[in-house]
Amino acid sequence: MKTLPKDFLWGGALAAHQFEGGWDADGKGPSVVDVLTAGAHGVARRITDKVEPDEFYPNHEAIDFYHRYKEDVALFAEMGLKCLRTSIGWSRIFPNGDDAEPNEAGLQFYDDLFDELLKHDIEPIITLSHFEMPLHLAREYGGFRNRAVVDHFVRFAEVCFDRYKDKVKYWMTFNEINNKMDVNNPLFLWTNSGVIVEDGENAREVMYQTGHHELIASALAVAKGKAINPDFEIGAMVSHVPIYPFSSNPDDVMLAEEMMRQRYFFPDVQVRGVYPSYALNEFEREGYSIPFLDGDEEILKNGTVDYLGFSYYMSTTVKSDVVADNSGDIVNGGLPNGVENPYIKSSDWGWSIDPVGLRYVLNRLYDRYQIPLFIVENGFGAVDEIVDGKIHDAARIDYLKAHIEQLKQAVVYDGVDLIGYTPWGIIDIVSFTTGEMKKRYGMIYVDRDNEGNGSMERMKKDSFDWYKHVIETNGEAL
Ligand code: BGP
Repeated sequence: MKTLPKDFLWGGALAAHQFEGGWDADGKGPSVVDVLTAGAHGVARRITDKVEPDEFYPNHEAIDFYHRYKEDVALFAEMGLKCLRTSIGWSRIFPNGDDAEPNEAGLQFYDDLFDELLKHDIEPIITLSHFEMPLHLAREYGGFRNRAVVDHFVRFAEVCFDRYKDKVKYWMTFNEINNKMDVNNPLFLWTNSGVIVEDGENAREVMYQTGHHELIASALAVAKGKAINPDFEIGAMVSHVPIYPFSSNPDDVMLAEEMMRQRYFFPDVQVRGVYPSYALNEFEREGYSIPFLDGDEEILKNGTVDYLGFSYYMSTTVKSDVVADNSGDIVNGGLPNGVENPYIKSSDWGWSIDPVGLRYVLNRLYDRYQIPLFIVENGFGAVDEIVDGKIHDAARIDYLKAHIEQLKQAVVYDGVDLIGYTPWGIIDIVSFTTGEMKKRYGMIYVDRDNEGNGSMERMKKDSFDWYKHVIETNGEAL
């Protein structure tokens, strides 16, 4: 019976700003996420101008990994992780983004972290920009509106590639570069690109202009990385939420097809090295001015990625005769024609639970791009209760088990080339969209609440030993 490859990379996924804390430690500068207030379920996070003294910023201390990393890495090792995905905090390395020299204390932190991981045979999988642009680049340069920020990102990438060339093999340029296609939610353009749409601007045009600079930055970084170490595997990273047609009504089918372009646009360019015709036609039809410079086509062609990393949490559904609100309500996945899918349930935060959808997108993405894929985020955010000193997170185990069963089908039955699987939030961390600790993903509990109270003590949930056994058996025992 065919099984997953013996070198399948079982791991866990995190992001610097959501768990490190130490937001201003040892020379680190503020990033665009350090000025995001706490939100809550249904209450959006606010983007503040600067760090307001009377505001609570959940990412400032997060779960204090910055000071506790040896303890946590030991727990990851006990779980048997083969790899750990996390990001390098851009403003820990370049506090303002345009500093003459990098911050040595920041570089040393990641040297120490990677050494600790490698000591336990855990391979670092590194995202360069996971919503952590230095605030100065956003405020003073206008973020990726400004082509000068391309050069600052590429310099950051080069410093990291060169410093860690013997410790890190797998890299990704931008986390969920395609989030900003949902222009209804200002959080995405701000955290992706350090950009806020001004009154009177066309949000979609601003998104594409910004996106062009990021695509150039990604392609230049890939070329630089491969020059530093040809063995690097450098990937794109996108949020991939499939959009199903509500019915076999051809109008529903075509609407879903057309809306999937918002999921495919960025990876189309990063994998193929050219802009797709549906986008070029939109630019012409809508009169968007995209800041192409001479030589950009060449840059994109020479900077295509080696693999496609993606996050998968849920699926969404659209119906052609529904003109829904543009509230960005997560129930309809933030889609204007979004409707509930009557065949699947949802989490407490309204994220649909669709394991078969994972097998579906693995096939769609592999057929489209024919390069290795990497599931670098998948998980179940839920409220966890401590009962008699234990945390029986059965719903999380059920969610992960069902999704692993489907990824195994995609590999073993459908022939998809899948590098690995790193469930999101392997330890409880700050939720990105809501700023909450209450929305827990981890297999390790952290005693900290939405208001920042708690001992920070770590505690294994039932899912800790369950996942440890999954890894030991290479996915055979679920
Ligand atoms: C993705 C981000 C992650 C993570 C995840 C879960 O968009 O790449 O940073 O946060 O979403 O979302 P949340 O934390 O809001 O539940």
